[in-house]
Amino acid sequence: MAVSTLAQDLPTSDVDPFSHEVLENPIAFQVALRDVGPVVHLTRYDVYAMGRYEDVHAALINWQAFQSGAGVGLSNFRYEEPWRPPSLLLEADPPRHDAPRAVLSKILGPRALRKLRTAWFSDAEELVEDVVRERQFDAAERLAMAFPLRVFPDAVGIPREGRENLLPYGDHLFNAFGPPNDLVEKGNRRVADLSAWVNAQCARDVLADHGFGAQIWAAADRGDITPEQAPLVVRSLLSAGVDTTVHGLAAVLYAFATHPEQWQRLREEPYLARVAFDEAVRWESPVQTFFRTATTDIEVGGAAIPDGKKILMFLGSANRDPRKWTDPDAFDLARDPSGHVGFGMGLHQCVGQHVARLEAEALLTALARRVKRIEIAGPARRHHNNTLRAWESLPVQVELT
Ligand code: OVV
Repeated sequence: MAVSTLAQDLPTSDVDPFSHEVLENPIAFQVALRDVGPVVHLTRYDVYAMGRYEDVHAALINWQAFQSGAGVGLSNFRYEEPWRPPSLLLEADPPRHDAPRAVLSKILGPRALRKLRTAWFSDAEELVEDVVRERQFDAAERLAMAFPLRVFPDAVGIPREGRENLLPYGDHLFNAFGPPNDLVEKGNRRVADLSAWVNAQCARDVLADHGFGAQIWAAADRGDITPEQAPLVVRSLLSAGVDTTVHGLAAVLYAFATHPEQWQRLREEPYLARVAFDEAVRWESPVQTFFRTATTDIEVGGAAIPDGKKILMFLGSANRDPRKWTDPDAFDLARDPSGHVGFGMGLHQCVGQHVARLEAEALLTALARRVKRIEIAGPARRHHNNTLRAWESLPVQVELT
């Protein structure tokens, strides 16, 4: 790829996208990022930022130039020791990435998940019935957190003991993709204990028969992956499978609580539950950012990105780019949200997305059946994380059918 522009011609910014101010509300920062150009040099971290859909999409599908193997956080594994052994999926490139990916995508694929559908739909109905009876409750805690914790660890096949570690582990992991700021500092105090617990759950003899975890070990028996790889693939499930779905569900619940006409539409056409979830993933983008690393000198829109530099892709910004989306800030079930990059794009695109959609469909279907109106009933509070757009608290009030 030719380099046609000197790096000093690049727009620069000294804004810290991981500051509490931006994490609280990143929208204004994203507008500025997109408007200033396809690539902006963030001087504070010496990284190259992209916020437009076209450029983020192009980077995501170009794994040859934008590698994941040097880490998808700020830390560059070319020069720095990773804080945990790198993920065989997230933090790997072809060809090493491909066998673990193929194994997991079969285990988490739509066909395999059909077996879970009935049980998860009745779990959702039970949970919804218990919670909505109270009329006023915290939807972040009682639904968005409670439902994935009720179904997912059982599906993986981990024991009950210690499950309270799952969310704090994920929260720290997603913070650790960002700079070593106060959020990471706070997590560092518990990281040794949390990691030890998570790693212990990946052992074959700890995992229940027939769960996702056991199926990963069965793939090692068949020789599809090595026995050394199996525990790390299980770790990916426990790393990426809980916080992401929790915040995705919180996003769709917040969207409906603030868009009563859309809730009305879902109640009339409950088959829209899946579209609604994807629209919420586009609109809120629970995973806001990931990095890549330049494997060579790269030219993007006339800007030069030198070999070895980190590129910060703003998925949330791409998902609200008016160059791509009509009325991007509207949460609208009439829209076709497909093509959003909230699950990524290309060969790393979320391997658990069918699991997430099934959880969302189960929960939204149960709610749509039982709840006529849902509205915000107190101050909604954000949870700050270097990667995740999240809710700490979503007080709501419901009117039942
Ligand atoms: C997508 C994602 C997020 C966090 C962790 C992992 C994957 C993993 O593979 O460990």
